[in-house]
Amino acid sequence: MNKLAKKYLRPELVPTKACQGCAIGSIEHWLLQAIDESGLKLEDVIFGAGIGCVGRQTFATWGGDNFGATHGRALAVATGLKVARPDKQIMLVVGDGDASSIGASHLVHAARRNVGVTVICEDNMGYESTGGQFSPTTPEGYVTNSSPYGMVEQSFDPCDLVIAAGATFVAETTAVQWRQTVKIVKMALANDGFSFVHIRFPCVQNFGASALGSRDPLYNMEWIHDHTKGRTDDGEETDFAWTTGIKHDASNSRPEYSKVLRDLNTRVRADMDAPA
Ligand SMILES: Cc1ncc(C[n+]2csc(CCOP(=O)(O)OP(=O)(O)O)c2C)c(N)n1
Ligand SMILES: [Mg+2]
Repeated sequence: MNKLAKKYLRPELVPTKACQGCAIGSIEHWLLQAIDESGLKLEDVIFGAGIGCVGRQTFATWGGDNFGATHGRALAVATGLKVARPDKQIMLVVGDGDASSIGASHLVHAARRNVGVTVICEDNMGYESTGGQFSPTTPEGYVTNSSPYGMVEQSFDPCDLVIAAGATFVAETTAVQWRQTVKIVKMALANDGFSFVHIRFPCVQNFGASALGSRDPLYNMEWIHDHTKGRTDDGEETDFAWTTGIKHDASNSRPEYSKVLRDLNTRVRADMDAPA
C-alpha cells in the first residue's frame, strides 16, 4: 500500500471505490501529501465530508477523527467542532453542488466569520452522484442529464463568492496540477482562518458522457488539461479557460472565528465577576 495511505487512512477502505477515470483518489492522495509535508500527525486533523461522490469516497477513510455531515452542512458541523477543539486542523471535502448551491449559505457565512477550516471543493461540474444534473459550476451551454439543450443558466466560480464573503485564503487548481495543488493545500492549512481550495476534476460517467460525448478517462483528462491551459496541444484556443492559482491570500490577517468567541467569552466572564 502507498506510504501515505498507510500512515493516514484506514487500510480496509483503500483503494477508493470511485469510478474508473475519476480523480477523487488522486486528489485525496495529494491532500495526504500536503498534510504530511505540513508536519501534521493523524491526531492533529479532523477530516469531514459532505454528501456526493467526494463524500462517499472519502467517508471514514481518514484513520483519525472524521465525520460525514448532511448535504451542504459539513461547514455547520465544522464550525461547532472548531469552537470546541480549536487545537485541531479541520479539513473538509465537499462537492460543487454541496458547496455552491445546496450548502451555499453555510459556505458564505463560514467565510464571513473566518472559521478556521480548510475547505476542499472537488468540482466535477455537476450533481454527479445523483445521475449528472447541472450545478452552478457546469459550464454554460454544456449538455447534462438535466440540460439536454445545454445549460442555459450563467455558471459561476465559488472562489468569487467566498472572496466576496471574506475568506482569507482562496485558490483554484485542477486535476492535472499535482504539484500546484499540494503547494496550495499546504498554504491553505497554514492559514489560521477560512481557506478554500477549488479543484476541478473529470466525471467520466456523467459529465464526460453527456457534455463531452466520451467516457474515455484519457479524453476527459485531456479536456481538463486543455481548459486549464486555455489551449489544446494542437495550439487551438479552447471555448473557455479556468484561471488557476492563488486567487486571494490574506492569510492570518484577521482573527479566526473560534478565537473571537473565546475572547468574547473572557470579556463576558470578567464582566460577570466584576463587583456590581
Ligand atoms: C439537502 C439535500 N438536497 C439534495 C440531496 C440529494 N443529493 C445527494 S448527492 C447530490 C449531488 C451533489 O452534488 P455535488 O455536491 O456536486 O457532489 P457530486 O455527487 O457531484 O460529487 C444531491 C443533489 C440531498 N442528499 N440533500
Ligand atoms: Mg459535483
